[in-house]
Amino acid sequence: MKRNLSIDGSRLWASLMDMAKIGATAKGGNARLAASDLDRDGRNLFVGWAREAGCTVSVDRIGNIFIRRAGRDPRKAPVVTGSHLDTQPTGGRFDGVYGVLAGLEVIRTLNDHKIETDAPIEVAVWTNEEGSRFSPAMMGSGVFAGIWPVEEIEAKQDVDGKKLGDELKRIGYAGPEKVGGRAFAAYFEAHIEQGPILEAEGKTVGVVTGAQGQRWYEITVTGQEAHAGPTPMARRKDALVGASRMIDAVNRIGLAYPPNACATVGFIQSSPNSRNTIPGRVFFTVDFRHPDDATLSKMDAELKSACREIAAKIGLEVEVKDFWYFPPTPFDAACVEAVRSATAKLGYPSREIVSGAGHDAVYVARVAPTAMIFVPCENGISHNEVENAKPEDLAAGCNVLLSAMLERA
Ligand code: HGY
Ligand code: MN
Ligand code: MN
Repeated sequence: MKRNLSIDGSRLWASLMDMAKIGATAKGGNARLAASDLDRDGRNLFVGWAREAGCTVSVDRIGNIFIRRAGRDPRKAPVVTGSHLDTQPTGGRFDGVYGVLAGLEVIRTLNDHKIETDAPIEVAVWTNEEGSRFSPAMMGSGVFAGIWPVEEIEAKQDVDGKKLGDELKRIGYAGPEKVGGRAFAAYFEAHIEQGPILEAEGKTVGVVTGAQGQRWYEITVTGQEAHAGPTPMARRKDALVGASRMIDAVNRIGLAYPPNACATVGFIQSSPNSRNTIPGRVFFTVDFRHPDDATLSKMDAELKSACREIAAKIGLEVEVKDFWYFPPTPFDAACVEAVRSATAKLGYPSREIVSGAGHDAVYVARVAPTAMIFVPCENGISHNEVENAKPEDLAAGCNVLLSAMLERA
């Protein structure tokens, strides 16, 4: 990399703050749910900036955006970076967005210094990484990597019955390109850590060696609606009591495999949700994570037996549906080394780290050599409107991204 070539940290911060105005929430976060009007507005802002930077823009059928800066040899597979612009309902200003705009900043820096690369450089914006409005997560990168057929993902519905495919058409991002089949020479994704480790250890950069595995479930508990007054306690089939004991079991399983196991119930619906009717049906989700696949399987078995026992004791029906699974994913050794050596060359304090969160890089790693770069976030908080990061850390991660990409381009 040319001597002391560095990105423009204040320009990167300004772009992040401009993007954060779209879907800004009262508490200073962002809400740009996948394929919503606000997601469209964020995408349009990014595409405008890409065109200003002289890039060509292509969009595939599931809405993944690829902006491309030409290299000397158009036949070479591009070196790619990127992430996502969709957010959680009470999301922050950096989750995903940082990786997309760090990629744009790399292109802007190369333009400023009139640097020509052999291979093209691309920045990808993956559709619906969050998996909140439409589940599961990482849909755009998942179809790209051949995990799901595009038709299956287009048919996914939100709580109002709206289909992802229809919503992408409505916002103008059901593109003409087929999904997948684009060769990447390498893929690097910059992201905030979304956990407390880097900040606690005073590290500026996380050299991400891989991501932990995940298992998601949909659990339906069925009892019997009855009157809250005349129904004796011993005769009740209270679905919400059963669900609450199962949720406690989820938490106990997570605590049983320290320090890495994670267990979360994030979504719950009880019906009929009336103060004086005993709940007859409860639906809730479970999110299990662990870096070791065998442990994830143990957690799976314990969840299913706990639900069966709890339901039997109260006389309830329970359905535990396997909703989504991906195994622990190691990243490409050469790409991880490119991140490690770029970080060392730039002199940033760093440590190796396994990603607790899922990222599009996890699926891209199925079809291209992939690695990630983490930077700290304040108090390790993310998926929260207060999510924050330091401009100097974001700039450092972007410099590592620039250096690692140039080494491959
Ligand atoms: O759930 C995840 O790990 C990611 O933030 N979608
Ligand atoms: Mn993310
Ligand atoms: Mn996220």
